[in-house]
Amino acid sequence: MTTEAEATQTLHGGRLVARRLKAYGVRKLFTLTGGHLFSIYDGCRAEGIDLVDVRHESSAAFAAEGWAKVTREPGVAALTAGPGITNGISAMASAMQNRSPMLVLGGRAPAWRWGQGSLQEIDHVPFVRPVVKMAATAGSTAEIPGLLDEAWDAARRPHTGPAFVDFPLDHVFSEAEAPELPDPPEIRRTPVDSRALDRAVALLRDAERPVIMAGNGLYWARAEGPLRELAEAAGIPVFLNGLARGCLPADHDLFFSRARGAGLKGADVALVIGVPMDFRLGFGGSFGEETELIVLDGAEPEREHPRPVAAELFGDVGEALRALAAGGDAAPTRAWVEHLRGVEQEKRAAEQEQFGDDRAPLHPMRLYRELAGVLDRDAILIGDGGDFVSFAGRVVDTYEPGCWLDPGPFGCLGCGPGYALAAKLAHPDRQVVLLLGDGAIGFAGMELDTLARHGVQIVAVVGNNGIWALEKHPMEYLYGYSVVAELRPETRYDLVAEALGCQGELVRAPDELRPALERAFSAGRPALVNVLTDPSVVYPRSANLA
Ligand SMILES: Cc1ncc(C[n+]2csc(CCOP(=O)(O)OP(=O)(O)O)c2C)c(N)n1
Ligand SMILES: [Mg+2]
Repeated sequence: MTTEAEATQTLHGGRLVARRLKAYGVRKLFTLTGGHLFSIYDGCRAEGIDLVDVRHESSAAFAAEGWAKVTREPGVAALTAGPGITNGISAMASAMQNRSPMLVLGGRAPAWRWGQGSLQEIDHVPFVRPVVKMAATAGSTAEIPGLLDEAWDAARRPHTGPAFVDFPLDHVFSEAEAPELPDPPEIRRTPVDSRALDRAVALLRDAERPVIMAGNGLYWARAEGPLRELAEAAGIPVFLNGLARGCLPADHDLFFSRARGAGLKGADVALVIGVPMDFRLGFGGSFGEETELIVLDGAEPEREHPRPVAAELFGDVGEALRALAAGGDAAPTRAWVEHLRGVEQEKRAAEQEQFGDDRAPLHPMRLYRELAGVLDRDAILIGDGGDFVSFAGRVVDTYEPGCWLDPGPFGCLGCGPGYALAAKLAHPDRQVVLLLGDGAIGFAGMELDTLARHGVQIVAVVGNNGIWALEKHPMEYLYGYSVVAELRPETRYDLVAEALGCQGELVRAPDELRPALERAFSAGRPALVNVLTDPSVVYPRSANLA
């Protein structure tokens, strides 16, 4: 709240920015320095917003996305004019596809000289616009607070996502009267259409083999409570992907992961919540041909569904789930749940052999068994890599929402260090583990310096197989040979980490891993465990690129 005296104050544009951020509850600004941003820094300093500086703007923007992913509030990054913003494009595109709410503030060459070739002068808006929900330039100092409110609203309104505002140097360094603005309003969720809801209730009530398949939209709607209510009320097996992982704990009776193929193909009715039918769901083909689909999401779909749906609900996801849960006596599903439990257990039993594999260099599955032994229930795991992360995605169990972060459908390598930085800053008391392929570490490995400088004690685990495995194996399968798929074997990323101020551990054999992980978690500084893994392990991949 601003007092009347403050309301008539004259403040510089950067301070006006920071004031609004403060009113939104923003605590951290991720950035990499540039003169175009100085007045915003000055404003943040005055308003008590922490500046977290990184080594590449890509990481600043991924940190903002990561902040959103672990807090469900928008993360904020400030990127300097020109190259600062082009460096942040991948993260904005990623946030757009993940529906991660975030605000990117851009520096910008001065308006009064526009077009005359100032340093780092380029119009960002046309090339940023396709990868954000809203992109705009402040037209004057006085316009700054109102424009930021619009951007904040765009980021938080379903479908949530990134918003971008840039500030011409002259406007952001000049002064204007600070307006008295209300605190940003709560986002109102619209009720779902009652006729569609009735249809969905009827479909679910009569279903003998129902399933729920939920993704990011469930998480962003904070609807894990109502999801559980519905699953338990009607005995519906639940499958989760993306950020929805953990929205029903992995040890819940109705949670399944390994039985996904059998569950989705065998279902007579599937409730698909907050997840587009993209490549991850075989463009709709992961469900049986006869499966009737109910689609539920926070807002209208961004693209047409690849197959017909029997009922489509959009609006307040949590409220819709509660209404479905109250829908009356459901058909018994016990036999169906037991069938899937059998499939799940069989597949889990088959994994045991790989978990026990004692080869050196290690099988990635062995690594994940050892890791599971040292993780708390609310540990946050971040995956940045190829096959190394695919293995983790398959076998790591998640128990709470916001505990599994992967790049999502945009699949951008290099997102991990930014995500990890933000996750640990948001949740300093929890374990944050960053899983990195040895290819992936090349993109943003210098952020080990950032982590050390800011004392952010995450544990990075590198799956070091000396190759870009996710590309090398498929290329060999298709062509009988591979090119541009080799990395240097046994690179000492642990020594790189040491040089940058972190603790480094090298693991060559399975029995060295557990003690190395324990040392890493108690290092008192960020740590990197460089695990040599077997390049001949081929991930059993069936998904297509397109
Ligand atoms: C920015 C970016 N560049 C390239 C790719 C393509 N790509 C996907 S996975 C992968 C290999 C990753 O290798 P590594 O991190 O070593 O993991 P591994 O597969 O070896 O376990 C590549 C190059 C991508 N997804 N993102
Ligand atoms: Mg590799």
